[in-house]
Amino acid sequence: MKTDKITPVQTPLTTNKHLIRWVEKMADLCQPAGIHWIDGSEAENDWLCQKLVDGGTFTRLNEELWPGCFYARSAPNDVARVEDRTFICSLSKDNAGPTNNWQDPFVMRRKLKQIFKGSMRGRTMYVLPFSMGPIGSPMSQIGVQLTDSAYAVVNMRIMARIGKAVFAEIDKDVKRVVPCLHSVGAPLAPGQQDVPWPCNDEKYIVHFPETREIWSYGSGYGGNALLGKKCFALRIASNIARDEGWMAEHMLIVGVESPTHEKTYVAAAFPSACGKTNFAMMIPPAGFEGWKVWTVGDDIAWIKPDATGQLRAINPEAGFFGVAPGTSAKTNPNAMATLAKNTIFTNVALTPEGGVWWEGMTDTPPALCLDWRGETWTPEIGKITGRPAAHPNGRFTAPASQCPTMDEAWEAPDGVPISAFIFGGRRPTTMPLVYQAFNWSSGVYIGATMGSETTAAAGGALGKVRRDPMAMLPFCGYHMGDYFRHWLRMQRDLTATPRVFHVNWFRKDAEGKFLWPGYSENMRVLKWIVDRVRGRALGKETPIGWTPHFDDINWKGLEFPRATFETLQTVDRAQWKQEVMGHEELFLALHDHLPAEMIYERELLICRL
Ligand code: SAT
Ligand code: MN
Repeated sequence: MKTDKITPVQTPLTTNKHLIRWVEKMADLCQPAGIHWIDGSEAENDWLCQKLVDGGTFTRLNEELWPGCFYARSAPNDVARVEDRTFICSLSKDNAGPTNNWQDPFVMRRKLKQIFKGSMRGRTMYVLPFSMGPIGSPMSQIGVQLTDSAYAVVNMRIMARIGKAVFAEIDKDVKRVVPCLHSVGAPLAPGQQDVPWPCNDEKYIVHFPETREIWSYGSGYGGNALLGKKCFALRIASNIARDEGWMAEHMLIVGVESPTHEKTYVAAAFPSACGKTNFAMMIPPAGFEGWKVWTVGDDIAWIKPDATGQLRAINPEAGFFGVAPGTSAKTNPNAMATLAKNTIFTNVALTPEGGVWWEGMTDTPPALCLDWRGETWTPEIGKITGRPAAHPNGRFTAPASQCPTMDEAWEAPDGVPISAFIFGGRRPTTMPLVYQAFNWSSGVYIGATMGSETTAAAGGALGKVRRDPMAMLPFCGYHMGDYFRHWLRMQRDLTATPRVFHVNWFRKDAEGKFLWPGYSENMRVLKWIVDRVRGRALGKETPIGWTPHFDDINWKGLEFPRATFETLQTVDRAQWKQEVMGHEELFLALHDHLPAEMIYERELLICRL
C-alpha cells in the first residue's frame, strides 16, 4: 500500500464558489486542525483506513478469511439512531407534525452554532461530496457532508457514490447541493490522546426542510452519521419529493423473474430490522425452479412517474448497511457472499483468528471471542450474563456491487418500473400472512395504519406494537397527514396504478411459535403477488381485502398444512376491532392534516367488519 503518498488535501476540488465559501464558514465555526477534500480514490481510502487502524477505531481482519475487511466497535452509548434527539426544524411546527420532534429553526440554529463552535478542534474536517443515485441520473440528488469522522467517510464511500466525479457534477451547477454538517462532538485538546470511538453524550440530529440542510452532532453511528442515508435520502428527500411530485420511501426494491423471463419489480416497506435485506436478496425455495429474485435495493427507494405515467424507482444507495445478527448462509447466503470482502463490521464479535461472528451466523458459537464491547466472551459467559456477543443492531457495511443477485438494471439512470407496493411489519397477532388492498386509497390506508413491534434499530423499548405508517414514522420529514395526502395524490399522475399488498411473516400461534417459516418460503407469497399484478391469480374477498385461497399458492416443495394456512390467514373480527381502535389513535394525533379519504376508508373497513 502506498499510503505514505497521501497528505490532507487543502485545495478545494471544486470551482463552486458557494461550496468553497460554505466550507470556509463551517471551518471557521468548527475550527478543525485541517481540511481534506475527499477525491474518493482507492489510495485515499487505504490511507484513511490505515489512519483508523492506527487510531484504534479499526481492526484489520484476517486478510485470508476476510479480505479488505475492517472491524469497529462503537461507544456503548452510540449504537443506534436516536429518535428523541432527531429534529425536524421547519418554519412552522404544524409542518413537522406531531410524530416529529420540532424546534424553532432560529432557536435551533443558534443552539447548533454554539455546540459546533470548536467541535472539530484537533481533528481533520473531511469535505465529502456524494451522489444519492447513480452519478448523472436525472433522479439523483447531490450532497456534501463535512465531517470530522474518517469512519463516516469510509462508510459513505461504500454507501454512496463519492469523490471527484461528484465534484464534477457540482461544478456543472445544475443540481441544488444539500449541505450536511457532521461532527462527533469530541474536540481534542493539544496533545490529548484520542479514543477509538469519539462521540458525545449530547446528540442532535437536525433537519431544516425549507433550506434543505442537515446538522448532525454527537454521534458516529449509522443513520446519525452517514448523512446520505436516512437524513438526506428520506427526511430531506421526502420534502423535495413532495414539492416535486415524487416519492422518497423506506422501501426495498426487487425484480421477480419468472421461468419465462418475465420481470416484475415490486417495492416493499418494512420498519428497520424487520428483514428488508433478507427479502431483497431472497433465494426461491425448492419447487420454484426457474424463478429468480433480483436485488435493486434493500432500504430506500426514490420513485417517480415517468412521461408515460409509469412509476419508476431507483435505489439511491450504493451499499448495504445491514443488521448482522441473524444473517447466515442459511437465512441469507447472498448477504453472506456480499459481505465476504471489502466490508466494514461494526459492533459484532471479533474472533481470535481475526474474523467476525454474530448470533445466528453459525449454529455453534466460537469457543472464545471478544464481544462488541471488547470484553472476553465465551458461550458460557454469554449464558451466565445473558449478554450477546454482537450488539443486536450490529451492522455490516458492504458494497452492493458484490451482491450476487444485483439486478442488471440496479444502476439504470431512469430506474425500474414498479408494479406493486408491499407493506409489512412484525405482528404476532391479527395480520394475515398476505392480503391485497381493494384499490389505491384502501392501499394507502393499509400503509398509513401499518404497525410493528419495535426492534433494536432505534433506541427504546423492544417488542411493543407501534404504528409506523409506510415504515416512515422516524423518517418522514414533514407532517404525516400531508404525507398520506401526497400518497393519495400520486395516483393522479399514473396511467397504471401499482397494486398494494400487506404481508406479515411474524404471526404466532397460541404457544408463541411462528406460524410461517419465512425467508425463502416468502417466495410463495411473492409469486401470488406477482400473479395478482399480472391478473393471473384468484383471490378471495374478505372484510380487509383480497386474500389467496390455499390452492392459489404454489406449495410445490413444501409440506404446509392447510389448517395452519387457514390459521395464518384468519381475519379475526374481535382482533380487528382492536386494530381499528389503534388506527383511530393515530388518526386523532394527525386529525388536523388527515385527508378525508383516510376517514372514509376507516368507515368502510368498520362497516365490512
Ligand atoms: O442506522 S440506520 O438508520 O441507517 C439503519 C436503520 O435503522 O434502518
Ligand atoms: Mn432502514
